[in-house]
Amino acid sequence: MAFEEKPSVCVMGLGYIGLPTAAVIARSGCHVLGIDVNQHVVDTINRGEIHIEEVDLDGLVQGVVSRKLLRASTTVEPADVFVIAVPTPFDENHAPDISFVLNAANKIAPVLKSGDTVIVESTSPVGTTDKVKELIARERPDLKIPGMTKETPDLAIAYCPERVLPGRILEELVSNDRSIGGITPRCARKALTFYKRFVRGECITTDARSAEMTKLVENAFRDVNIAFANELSIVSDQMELDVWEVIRLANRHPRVNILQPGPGVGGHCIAVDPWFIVHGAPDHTPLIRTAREVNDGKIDHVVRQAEALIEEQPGAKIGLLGLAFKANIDDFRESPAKKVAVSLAKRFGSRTAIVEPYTDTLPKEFEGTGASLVDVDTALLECDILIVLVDHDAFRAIPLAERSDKLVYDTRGIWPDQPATKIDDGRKLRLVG
Ligand code: SAJ
Repeated sequence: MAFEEKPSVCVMGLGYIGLPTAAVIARSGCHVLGIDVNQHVVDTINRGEIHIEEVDLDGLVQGVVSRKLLRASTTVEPADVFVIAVPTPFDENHAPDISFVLNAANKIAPVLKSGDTVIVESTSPVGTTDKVKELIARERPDLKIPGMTKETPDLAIAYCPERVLPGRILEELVSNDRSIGGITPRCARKALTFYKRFVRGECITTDARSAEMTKLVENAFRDVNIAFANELSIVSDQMELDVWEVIRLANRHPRVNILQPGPGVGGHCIAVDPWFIVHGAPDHTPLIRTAREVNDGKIDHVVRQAEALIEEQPGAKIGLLGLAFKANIDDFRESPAKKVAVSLAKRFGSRTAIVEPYTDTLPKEFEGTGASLVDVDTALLECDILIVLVDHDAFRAIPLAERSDKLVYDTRGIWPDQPATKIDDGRKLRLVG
């Protein structure tokens, strides 16, 4: 089959990126096989159902599965294009672990044939795509590998990171611009032809190492800027200033755009990817490293502030609003809100009531703490202290009349009209710091 027509596609990893990517490619008319190590995930998708929450993903998957454009399996089969979208975690020393990417490449290698394209999408340290190339070269000495042959290579190998925002994944998969980094310019062109099938944003070709670094830089940029906001919030609190007011005013400057402080940075990307840069150049990354430390430190700061407020009110019932890593999603991975809530639940036990509209059960970390899961109305009725940890719309919408008699610690700045809460030393605790 001519590659430019309807290539068959194999997507390795059916998680938060792999599944939506597989579904969007299938919608463009390609036959897609999604591979996952988890049999439950495979069975769920083959029923036309999904195992993760993402806006509109259920309908899309159901549609492409019923039209037989998408199916899932635990076993790789031959295809024209392979997309690797598996996790790249880090270890306790913040060293990136690319073993899932290399394992995926290992599984692909035996079925590769001349004309195939292999694309790595997983966020990866610089040099990972070269390692994938070397692995394939070792496993398949019969194939001519790009960058390692003077003849026309049999394969194209490229690195093409996604940059989609959870909650807007299906829209951004299509509308965002993409960096397409080839091992050689020919590889980039082959990958570009593939992405043009379903991406409406501009696709810009480059080399694989630049594309790898670009992805890390994007998330490090955001992390550094959130760290600036988080540091400002602590300083403002100490100076008895309202950080939200200060940021609002500063952002009226035409070249200033300060982000929002919060209880820390969560999710699987921004709190992880900057470490890949630090690990690659430890002696030259004081700013990126410090930003990570400031954002992680903010979690402990919020716990300490909350404890100070709660200790002032013996016996008071405490409502903890939100567990998700950001607003209006059900994703609790690496969530600062969850970390704060678990810490407070362990300390204050049955006095703590958790409100999280995006779950029916408390995560396992709360087992044995005595904390309960309640709805917003119950929290407003029963709790004397409210600690806002996530800026879900459902919390933002609570009118002042229903919370004006509460002691509030608003780490997200969602209730600017809330009267300031003071603790014994007179410091205001409505502020985030
Ligand atoms: N956060 C703040 N203050 C802000 C903005 C965010 O505290 O002003 C916090 C959020 O509450 C959350 C964390 O940062 O805990 C991350 O949220 P996010 O919305 O900034 O980003 P993610 O993790 O959902 O998605 C990011 C995006 N990257 C950038 O914006 C540069 C997305 O485009 C990437 O595709 C994604 O990482 C990824 O997969 O790498």
